[in-house]
Amino acid sequence: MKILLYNPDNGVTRNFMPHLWMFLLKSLTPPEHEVILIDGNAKPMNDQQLVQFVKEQEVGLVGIGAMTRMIQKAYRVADAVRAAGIPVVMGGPHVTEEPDEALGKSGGPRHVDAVALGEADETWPQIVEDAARGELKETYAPVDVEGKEKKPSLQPYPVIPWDTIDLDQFNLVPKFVSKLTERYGSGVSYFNTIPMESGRGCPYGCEFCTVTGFFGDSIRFRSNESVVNELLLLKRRAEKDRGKIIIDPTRFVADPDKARVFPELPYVTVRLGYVACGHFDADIGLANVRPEHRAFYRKVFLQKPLGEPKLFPGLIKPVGLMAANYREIRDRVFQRFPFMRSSAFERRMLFQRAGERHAFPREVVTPFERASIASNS
Ligand code: B12
Ligand code: SF4
Repeated sequence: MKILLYNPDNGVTRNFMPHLWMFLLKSLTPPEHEVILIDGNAKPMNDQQLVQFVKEQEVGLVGIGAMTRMIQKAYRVADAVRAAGIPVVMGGPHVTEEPDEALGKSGGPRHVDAVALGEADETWPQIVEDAARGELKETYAPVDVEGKEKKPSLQPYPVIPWDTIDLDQFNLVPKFVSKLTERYGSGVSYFNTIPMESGRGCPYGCEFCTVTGFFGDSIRFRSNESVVNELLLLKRRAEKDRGKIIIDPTRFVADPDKARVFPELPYVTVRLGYVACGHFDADIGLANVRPEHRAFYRKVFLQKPLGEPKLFPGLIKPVGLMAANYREIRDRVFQRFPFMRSSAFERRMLFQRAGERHAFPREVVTPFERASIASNS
């Protein structure tokens, strides 16, 4: 069976980032089914165009995920798809809160065949199998054998094949610009952002937010290994697409009392990011810093400001972005601050995962290697 996972646009703003749920559910779909992803923000389609697409592709199930602000559009699309005889299942924060609205049980029309309540990681394969047999149930809830609500543990976490997934529709560079930069070289012709999660849940329960109610009041984490492996997969994709690797070693947290007692602390906290630049062979090192810290980043990392510091919502001090071309300045930094050196051994111990021996062909061994704080192996 072919499945379309569709994320509607809200018709007002254009979301710059694809939604994670569709990539996640695609990875959790039993392999005998084919999954097509369409994000209305990236690929705008009206209801008729979408219905035509679904018919042409002989899609057997349409899954729609929506936040409250795009629910009207989501229901409209669902109505059009169902009118063409194709079943629709909806999930996400809005229908979890208002399943009766989607199922037409609160006085309004019915918009969906089935609703997936809450986190669908474990219910999705069942939904797909039921749809393939033509036996969709109205509601799917993540519950244990005793019928009690059950949250997925996130350990293990599915592998999203970022290295092979088709991301063309999410390219943020307009087509005519891509064509020009491809023809005349140098400029950026392809740019997209990828969402990643490291955990779910929040203990704070702010009144206006659905996260605690939806994901629970304690945080469930993925394993460090699975997060790092996903980052490395993204890195491989970036390398394949000739993308740039950008590392930001900014330290946001500092204890003024401790900083007075240990003046070397700021240097130690930024070193890890610099070692990461070495291991991942970064193109650019970034730092988003307060105006009074600019001199430090200029002195230590030879970074240059990219603009004037600004006050951003939620911050109490203005910050400004600084950057340096890592490979160009690396050796000068090592000369002036030898403790920023690291050995291949230290870098591997910090960042390399098991079975990844040859993942970094561009790893550079500098003349300073031997003088590092950890032994060479
Ligand atoms: C990252 C994020 C953003 C990012 C990027 C959005 C993106 N493309 O991913 C940005 C910053 C752009 C953003 C913007 C907004 N966001 Co936002 N965002 C999030 C955040 C933090 C993570 C989303 C995520 O990936 N979660 C992890 C995935 C795995 O969970 P999930 O999406 O819920 O999917 C699971 C289930 O819901 C279900 N599911 C979801 N869809 C479907 C579909 C089907 C068919 C099925 C079967 C199952 C299913 O299965 C998935 C796996 O379990 C959430 C909060 C949160 N922690 O979820 C808020 C959240 C989604 N955002 C929210 C809001 C309000 C907004 C804004 C409207 C804020 C604003 N006022 O501008 C804008 C809207 C932007 C737009 N144009 O659409 C609300 C939505 C609440 C609601 N009632 O709908 C949330 C829940 C946070 C909150 N405050 O409550 N957001
Ligand atoms: S806004 Fe939501 S996610 Fe953020 S702290 Fe409050 S409850 Fe937690």
